Amino acid sequence: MGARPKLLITRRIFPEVLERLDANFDIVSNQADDEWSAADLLARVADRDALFVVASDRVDRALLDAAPKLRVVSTGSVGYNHIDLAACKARGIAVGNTPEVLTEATADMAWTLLMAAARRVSESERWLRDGQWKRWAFDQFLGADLFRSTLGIIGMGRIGSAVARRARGFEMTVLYSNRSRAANEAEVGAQYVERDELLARADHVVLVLPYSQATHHTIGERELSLMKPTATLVNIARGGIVDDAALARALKAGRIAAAGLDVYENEPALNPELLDAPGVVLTPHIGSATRSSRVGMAMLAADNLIAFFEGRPMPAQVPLG
Ligand code: 8YV
Repeated sequence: MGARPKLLITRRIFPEVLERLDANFDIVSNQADDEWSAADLLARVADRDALFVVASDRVDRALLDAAPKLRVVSTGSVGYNHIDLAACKARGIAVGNTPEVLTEATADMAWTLLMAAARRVSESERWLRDGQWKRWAFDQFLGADLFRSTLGIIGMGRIGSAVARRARGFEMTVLYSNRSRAANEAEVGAQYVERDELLARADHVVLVLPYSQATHHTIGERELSLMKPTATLVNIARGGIVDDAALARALKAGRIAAAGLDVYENEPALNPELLDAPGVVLTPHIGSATRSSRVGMAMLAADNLIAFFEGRPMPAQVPLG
């Protein structure tokens, strides 16, 4: 048997996944989950044939230039906007990702944020914990109805479809907008409308579209001004799809009522204006964070690597155009 391919893993991964990879690769891994500087990463990738990253690792030209032997990048995420695909293509580097295994957990999280934000769960809990609950009042923490309301979903891929299917139980009218008409719109019970119409008609808007230059600030000042003042906005997609500063201003001015956010521009740094905006529920990019989903993601990222070096098709390969 020839030398085993050299693999760098940038984050702590589950023991069962590490064990599987260990049988196939010569591994340098960050099981201590230390903060690696950009320079640390460049130094560690220099002699590697394969790279296992997550969505917060930037795979750009500088990194690829520092890794002349690299043949494959496998990301433990469905999103791949952190990877320079054109640069990978130019160097003949294959890219793998992890669709499907996280669809249902992420759709559940969209609903978690939607319900928590619409019904002011975080805000009222903070108030209660602060010892401010002295008496009950009819008009305390009035939120927005979900049952028989109108849900607008922007992005009707796998996760958007899973969000739409869940709306049946709430007897909602589901509108969606997307780059193109979704073939499954009848099956998921969603009606296609132009984005501006969706923003104007929806009581709740959920963003589930991939980030790219074309989707940067899909929701900004203008779009927020089209929404109802009682509306809820949920972003479980990617930071940068929403203009966070514009959103904080809209919440503070009462131009929309609530927002549930799992992703941010420049995360893990947060726009401080979001922290004291009313009606926001904030979570730290945990959309796919259930054990089965995260183990599934790590295992699929590992399977992509193993298949690549065995000369088989990767179970989830990103098309490089
Ligand atoms: C990941 C995600 O947990 O899959 C994605 O694209 O955003 C999340 O599911 C996160 O990005 C870590 O890689």
